[in-house]
Amino acid sequence: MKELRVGMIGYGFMGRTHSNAYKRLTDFFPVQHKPVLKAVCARNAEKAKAFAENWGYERVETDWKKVVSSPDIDLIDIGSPNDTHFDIAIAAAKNGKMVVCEKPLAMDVKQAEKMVKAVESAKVPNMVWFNYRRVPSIALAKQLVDEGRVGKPFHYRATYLQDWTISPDVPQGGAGLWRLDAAVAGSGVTGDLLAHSIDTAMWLNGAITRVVAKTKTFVTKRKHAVSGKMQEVGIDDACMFLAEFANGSMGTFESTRYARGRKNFNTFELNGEDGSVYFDLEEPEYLQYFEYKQLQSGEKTESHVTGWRKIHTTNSEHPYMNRYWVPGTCIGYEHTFLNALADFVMGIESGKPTQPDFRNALQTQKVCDAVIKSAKTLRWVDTGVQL
Ligand code: SOE
Repeated sequence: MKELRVGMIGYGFMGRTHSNAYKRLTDFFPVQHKPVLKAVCARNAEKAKAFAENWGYERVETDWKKVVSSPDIDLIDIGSPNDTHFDIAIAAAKNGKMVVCEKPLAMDVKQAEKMVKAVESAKVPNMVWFNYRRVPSIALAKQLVDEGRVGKPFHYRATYLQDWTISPDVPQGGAGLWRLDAAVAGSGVTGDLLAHSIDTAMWLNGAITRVVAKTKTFVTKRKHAVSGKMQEVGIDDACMFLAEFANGSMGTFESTRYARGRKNFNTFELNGEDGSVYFDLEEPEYLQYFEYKQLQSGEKTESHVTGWRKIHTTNSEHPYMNRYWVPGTCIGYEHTFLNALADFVMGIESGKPTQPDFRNALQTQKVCDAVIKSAKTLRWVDTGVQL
């Protein structure tokens, strides 16, 4: 076993999901690298210390520059707020560290392009944690598309809905709430939620070439948790956009944090000439599939038994599932990060880098930027995506 010495930047929700993945990797996957939790870094030393004690990190740092230049660290994991990704990734790559970064990759395309350049010129393995690709049912959808079961695509439909910011009393800024502060997050639901939907969409259905969008900010002033002052809200609370794909299909994307009752409602449907697939994260262990069969001559229609199949994605033949339990038993949200990490490590070991890497995530960033631009001009915007 070789050591994979991890320096984790950030201790929030994503710091926990990633740390869990490092700890469980070799329990479930036959890899040759064993993660060692060397250091966790955060501005708040006390909270970082509590995090380190809980998850088993060897030491605590409060300056990320120290971590990215430490000789005893191989991999930098960026789980801190979006406005920190750029500086940390560039410095880590310059120091020859592997870099794995939370989504969205950057605040905008300009930053993301420089980050791609940095990891590619340093030739360091890199990945962006678009974890939903690693939900077995979504990976199965990809397999069905690749097997030609959906056929010529016509429609892609994605929704990503939450409801946690409806109250005007929710402040913006600070730990946990930086997602509401445009200066830190870059954008609202577009970068935070639709980035996931766009990544999945382009993985399944290819490049999005142009978009037209409408965004809405329902609560226009919120107290800032750090300054204590009422401030303008700069994020998009909701965003809807239409998309054209390079393969000729069309898409609709909808996201909001104002859908009362929807906590993390992430769905998509792809309709093609030969079939359709549908996924809903509230029932993550299922992929729904409709197969259209053309009748051969002499064959009778069986329309009384046609319908959607609800595939319980828990057999060992299903993506990732041979690493876990027995058929019929499902895995959870945390395993999507574990699967992503396993793919990353296996990519290092096989020399076939896993996706999405920084270059791939840059394409999602291009769509996000085009969406925000279109929402300002209310015109179609070309994305410039290159897959
Ligand atoms: C936002 O509430 C959030 O935590 C996103 O930032 C994550 O990427 C998503 O997986 C769950 O929702």
